Amino acid sequence: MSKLSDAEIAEIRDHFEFFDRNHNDLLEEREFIELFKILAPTASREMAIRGFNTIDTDGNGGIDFDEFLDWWQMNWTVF
Ligand SMILES: [Ca+2]
Ligand SMILES: [Ca+2]
Repeated sequence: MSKLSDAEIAEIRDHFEFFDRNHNDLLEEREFIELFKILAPTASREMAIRGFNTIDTDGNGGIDFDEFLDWWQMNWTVF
């Protein structure tokens, strides 16, 4: 896994904040489904939910920025 520069992290942070519609610093399931629809327009809702559960590694029902960053560095390969 390559180390990200501050600029790259800032860019990823922008994406995260864009999809965090209610600005609580967590992507909830429905926010993540919106993001997933853009990344993978042909994917099913079930896939999005499975992905969400995989990325939410601490299982608190939301993807925080650390979890999002880990996923981003894996090039969205959990699916
Ligand atoms: Ca949110
Ligand atoms: Ca979480």
